[in-house]
Amino acid sequence: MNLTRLLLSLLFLGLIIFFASAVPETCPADINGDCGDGSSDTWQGDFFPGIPKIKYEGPNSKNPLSYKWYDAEEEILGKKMKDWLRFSVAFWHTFRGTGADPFGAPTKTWPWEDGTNSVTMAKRRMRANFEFIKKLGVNRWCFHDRDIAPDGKTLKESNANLDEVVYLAKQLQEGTDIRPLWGTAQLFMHPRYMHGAATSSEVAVYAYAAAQVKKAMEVTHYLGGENYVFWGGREGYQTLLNTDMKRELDHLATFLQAAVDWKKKIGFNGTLLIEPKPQEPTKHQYDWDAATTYAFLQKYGLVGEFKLNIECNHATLSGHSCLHELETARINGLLGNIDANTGDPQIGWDTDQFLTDIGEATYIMLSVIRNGGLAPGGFNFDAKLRRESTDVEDIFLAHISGMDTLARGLRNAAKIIEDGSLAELVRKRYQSFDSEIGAQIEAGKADFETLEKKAMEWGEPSVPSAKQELAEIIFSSAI
Ligand code: XUL
Ligand code: CO
Repeated sequence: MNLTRLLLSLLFLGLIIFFASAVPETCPADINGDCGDGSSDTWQGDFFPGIPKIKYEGPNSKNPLSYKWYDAEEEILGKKMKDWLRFSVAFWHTFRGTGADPFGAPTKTWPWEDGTNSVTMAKRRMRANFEFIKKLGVNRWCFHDRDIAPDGKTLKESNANLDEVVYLAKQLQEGTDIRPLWGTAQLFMHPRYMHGAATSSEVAVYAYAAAQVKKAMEVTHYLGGENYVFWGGREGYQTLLNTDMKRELDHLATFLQAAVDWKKKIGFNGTLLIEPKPQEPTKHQYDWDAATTYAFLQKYGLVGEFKLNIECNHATLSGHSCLHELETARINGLLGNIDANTGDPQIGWDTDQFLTDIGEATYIMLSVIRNGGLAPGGFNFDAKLRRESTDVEDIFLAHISGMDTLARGLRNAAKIIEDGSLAELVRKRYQSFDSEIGAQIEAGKADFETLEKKAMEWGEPSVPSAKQELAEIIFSSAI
């Protein structure tokens, strides 16, 4: 074969591959395609053809589109798995995630996308969301106002866009038990929020953010949402040279108080949640971790009005484990919801990956069981597909994997609790405080003089082992 013939055959082969890969699965990503012309929302296509309703098939199943560990109706420690886990799909990652990163263009071109950010497209996406939720067999979803409906030229227009999409979501909910686990306002993407929202130095931005939150709370309430989340995307600072920290914190507290007042005025009974996160995008965030956020709530008299939405990837970015953040929230009566994801130990960034670590899931579920569950909160998959995962099927696989991981964590945690030896080990570790003087100390009734007398009488204390390795053996034998 001469060189020209070889080049021509390679070109021909290339063209075949190009056309084969360009064939859309259901609907062309082209506004003039068969699936609608972008001006009406008449398209009723099947978004996930060929994907069945996902069912529990048990750990021996080889079918990737099945649950191996999540059996929704099965009872564990007196509660159905679906009630312990209360899974939720995050609209922004699942339907707006593009696969773009700071160095690379979007990689995902879902067949139902027509390349526009129109209200028509927003409605089509909402239909896809409901089909996905039903096929996955969950009944909750979470959203930002601006990822379900596009920004308009004015606030009024943005509100009208949101109303149109929310009205459709309400219709799609009818006859189902699908409801938002939580809604929130997206107060970080638009340039107007470059100095923050409630902490912005500009009063007009503060007012704009208030109007946006007011509306987002109203639509969450209208859809029967169970919670409302505040995530302070840009509530922080890079340097104190040009920042009045006290003023910003005071403004933030005033803003949150106004949200509490609005919640009561509209009769929204859902829980208000704050989602701690350190850095990213500002160096210092006012809601760095659970303890910082708790101190903020205490200082401004807001305890009792808010709970925390703990996100595992945020926990590790703040230098804690997820369990540490969950327990800090729990022992202070603040554990309201979990954004179920994980970071990458080698990448110091909020990679928002689906959780796949069974040990980590077991730790998480130990805390959730101690909390008696999360209701009215749940597990929101604030997690995205890897940039390289581009098949529609991958959206299912990612959720199935995240759900099975937590289901396995629940089964393991139940085993540890039922076995009782870990709890016994902890009980024994502190049993010296069950003595008369220990009880006095715990009741705040032993002063330093009394304790000095005791210390003299006892002499040098004999200190027993904490049995850390034994605790680790008990833990790992359950997973
Ligand atoms: C960002 C993050 C958000 C919030 C909702 O790190 O976690 O998606 O959960 O705004
Ligand atoms: Co989150």
